[in-house]
Amino acid sequence: MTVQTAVSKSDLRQTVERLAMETRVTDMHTHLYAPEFGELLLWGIDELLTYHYLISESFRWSDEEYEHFWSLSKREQADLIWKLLFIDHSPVSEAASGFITILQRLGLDVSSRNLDDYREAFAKRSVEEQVDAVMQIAGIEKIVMTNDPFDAVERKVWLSGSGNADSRFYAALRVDTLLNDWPLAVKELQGLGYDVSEEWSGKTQQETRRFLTEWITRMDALYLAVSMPGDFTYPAEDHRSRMIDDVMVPVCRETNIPFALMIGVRRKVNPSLRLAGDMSMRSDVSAVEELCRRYPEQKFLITMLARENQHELTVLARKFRNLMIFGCWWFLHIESMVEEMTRFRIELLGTSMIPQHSDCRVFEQLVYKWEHSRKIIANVLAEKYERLRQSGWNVTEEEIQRDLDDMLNRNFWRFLGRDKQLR
Ligand code: RAT
Ligand code: ZN
Repeated sequence: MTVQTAVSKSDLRQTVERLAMETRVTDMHTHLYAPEFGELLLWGIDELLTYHYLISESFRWSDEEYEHFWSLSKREQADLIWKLLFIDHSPVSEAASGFITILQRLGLDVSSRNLDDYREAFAKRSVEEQVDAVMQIAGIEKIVMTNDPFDAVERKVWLSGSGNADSRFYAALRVDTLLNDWPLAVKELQGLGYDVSEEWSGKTQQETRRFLTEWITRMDALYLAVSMPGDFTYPAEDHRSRMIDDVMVPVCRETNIPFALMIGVRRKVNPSLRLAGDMSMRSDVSAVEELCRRYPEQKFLITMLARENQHELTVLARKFRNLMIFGCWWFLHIESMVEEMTRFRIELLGTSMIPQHSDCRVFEQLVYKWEHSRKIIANVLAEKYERLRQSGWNVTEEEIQRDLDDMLNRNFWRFLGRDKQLR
């Protein structure tokens, strides 16, 4: 038997920090793609600077017409954002400072502030090299994409059979259109040869189930995913409840996958900002409660966007083991919120949750989103271990590693029932 020695008092914090930085991560919700998906995989300096989080921040300093901004080339938009957010003002916001973290970790001279030099350095890399390098630097082992069969560009890749070619990338089947824009979904489904109509007939339900089952199989999708508005209620006499009860839960049960709901978006509060124009909105946690109670065999991955919902949602996870809370989503993916949420999640649930996902849209963002979060998770965890130590409970390095591996990797796979496949 190997004897595990407790980490000494002086080494404790340092050990937690080191292991938190080293633990290989499964990033369970991103908008990234494997290189096989071509133009869908966003990467490089201009994509980074035109990230929609930065676009909305930059408009706070600009009087320019929205439409004029959108008429510019990507490079011109990037130049403008660089000037407004990095030169004219200090890049202290999470998204802006994250961009600086990326430059630094990729070995660029941040002090030069020379955008042309940065562009040149990025241009020297191929997409494959960049994907390898970033995953290495960020310590990311597995990436879950967001996959929509209604997207014609993406569909082509899946139908050609190369969607799963890169074993580092996994699929999640996104079902927003089916739940949130049924008339459009009907058109899309009909276009793909499914016999559906807007009326909620038995045939339509059967065909929609067939569509989902076929695409889950084709993608080997790990879960179904949707983002919901804050006013989502369940159960209700509406299309969403019918779709969940008659189609989505039955299909998830049959294929044995979780259903992920990301709740609390108010889309396009400023339509002129396009993708950057969405807002957060308080939600009713009882919708999740009802789903978990009604379908005890069905697993639900849940994240919410409003800070006001976080504590209640975490308490709910104490009541339902088929509920896994995940990530600090979108506007909550800022240091102060990650700190607050990680702390009370650990205090209420121990390590039985998924503290973070990146939601990256541009590949290099993996570097900053994970580095910033790992530091916070380490800090909170170290504090908890220190408390234990004061009571005489000494954690070993192996136990620290186990706990971090659970939170950053294994809890997700275990919830899916696929952890046996992990090394
Ligand atoms: O975080 C984001 O980039 C948002 O625009 C959304 O994509 C959100 O994460 C979602 O998945 O709906
Ligand atoms: Zn997302």
